Amino acid sequence: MINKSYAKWVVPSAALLAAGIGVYGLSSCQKAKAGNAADKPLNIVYIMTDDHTAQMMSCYDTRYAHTPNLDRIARDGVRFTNSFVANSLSGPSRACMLTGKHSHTNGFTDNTLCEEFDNTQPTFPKYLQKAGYQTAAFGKWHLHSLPTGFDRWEVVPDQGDYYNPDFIVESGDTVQVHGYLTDIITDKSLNWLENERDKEKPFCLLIHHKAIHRNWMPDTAHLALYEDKTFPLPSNFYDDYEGRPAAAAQEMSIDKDMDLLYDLKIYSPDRDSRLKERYESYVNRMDPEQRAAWDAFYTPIVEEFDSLKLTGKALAEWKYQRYMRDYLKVVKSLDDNVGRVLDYLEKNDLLDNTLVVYTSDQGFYMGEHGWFDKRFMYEESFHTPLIMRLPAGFDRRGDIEEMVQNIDYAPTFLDIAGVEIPKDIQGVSLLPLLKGEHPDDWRDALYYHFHEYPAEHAVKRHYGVSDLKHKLIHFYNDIDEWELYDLTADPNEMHNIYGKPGTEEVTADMMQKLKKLQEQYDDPVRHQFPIK
Ligand code: SGN
Ligand code: CA
Repeated sequence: MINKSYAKWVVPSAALLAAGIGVYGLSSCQKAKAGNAADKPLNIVYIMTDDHTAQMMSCYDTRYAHTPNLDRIARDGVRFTNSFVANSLSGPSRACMLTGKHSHTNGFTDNTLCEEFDNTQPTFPKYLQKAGYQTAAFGKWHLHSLPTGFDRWEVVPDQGDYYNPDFIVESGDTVQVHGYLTDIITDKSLNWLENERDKEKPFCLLIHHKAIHRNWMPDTAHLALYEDKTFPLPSNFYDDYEGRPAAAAQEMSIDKDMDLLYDLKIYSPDRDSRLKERYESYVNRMDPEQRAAWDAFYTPIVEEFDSLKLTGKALAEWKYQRYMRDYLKVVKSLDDNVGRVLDYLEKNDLLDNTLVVYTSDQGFYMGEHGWFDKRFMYEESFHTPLIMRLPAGFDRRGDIEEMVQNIDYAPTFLDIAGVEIPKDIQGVSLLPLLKGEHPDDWRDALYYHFHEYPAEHAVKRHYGVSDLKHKLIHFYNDIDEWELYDLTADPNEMHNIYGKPGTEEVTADMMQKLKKLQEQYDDPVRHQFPIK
């Protein structure tokens, strides 16, 4: 069946050709020799997940998760400890990564836009394709318009479904596939590597998962995991948001906003929830076997919950434990499937010649400030995990501490492929860092701008700057509030010191850093709130 709403977005190949992007030709692949023992152009496997935060990866944080396959990537390569996004939300983050440009420049500022991502603009897959790379993308896309710049793609509509998901295929048709989404995206990716690509050419493969997006539906095979674990509450779980009116106004609290039925699967047909129909539509996708396993697991939990009659803090903490467990079960599928990809590359002698990147579209709150979701420029969601397994000849190992941002991925991939980086790309190549260099002129501050408001979770518009020591944020639109944090003294960002005596000098310094970055990136918001 043709999905009409998507069919209209299929871009004719002539339009692609007319997109006017730089052509460097196959010969540029020959330049991709830096650190490459095999002396062949390097391949790129770019794995991205959704809402996977560094706290939930054992290579970053050993308190909660066990992710041996992700840890393999970090062990055989590097772990970025200061990796950030430019706008902590799925569609915008993806647009930043594809273009190497901030949201106001690439035009895709928020998920709720009626306008789709302008898929005629230059992106790194288009540049790589023109340079002779085979390009493919499987999984979550979330840019409203269809992928361009790929020899092969299959993407899920909007957020996608965990069970028996639909895929939009290149003809514009929608095809349902039986199984669990994380497995299926990997199957399609491995099938492309093994059976579909032109093995004479270098490749760039995007494996982009829906996992671990809300509502955290685990594979039935993993339902029993983590049930014997009780997780420690973050120290600021009961944050009162004093001195931070924008933080107080959000609607992403585990206690108040996390839905028992939809998020935590406390379902019975007569239980009320705004999101009940949505939940029913998800479980109704399951086949009888999947549904039986699901019900067999969650029904006793529902019964236990009903018998406990929890209120107040006991209820909030019970919700937190269930959230943590479901999230980690979904992580398990992800880690297993990353292992399948690494095994395939290893068995087929591709590891030495391939850069494997693992990241997420942003970080996420796991109870810090009492929250789930993301959006804020506060540390947990401003950060995003970034680990890379390096090809032969790249000897750098361990941590890279320089400040990096998701606008840097596009120029990095072009640089790795020996493709000239267009001048209008705002990110910078990470290749020097991968080679072990510490450039003196590396950026000393990062710019952030979140646009999606009014919207779900009620996080107000804000922009800001961080230099790792301090962070300055301005919340605007229906509010006009500045926040300043001393990240060394107050890493959990509980004390807004903006306007406090003694902060004049650091405030002036951070204002100048903000002004400089807004000018450098040409963000029009600076005309609305000029800094002297
Ligand atoms: C959905 C979720 C939100 C989430 C956004 C954006 N609600 O709308 O909780 O913040 O996606 O997430 S849900 O009821 O549909 O689950 S993003 O990662 O895609 O940007
Ligand atoms: Ca996301």
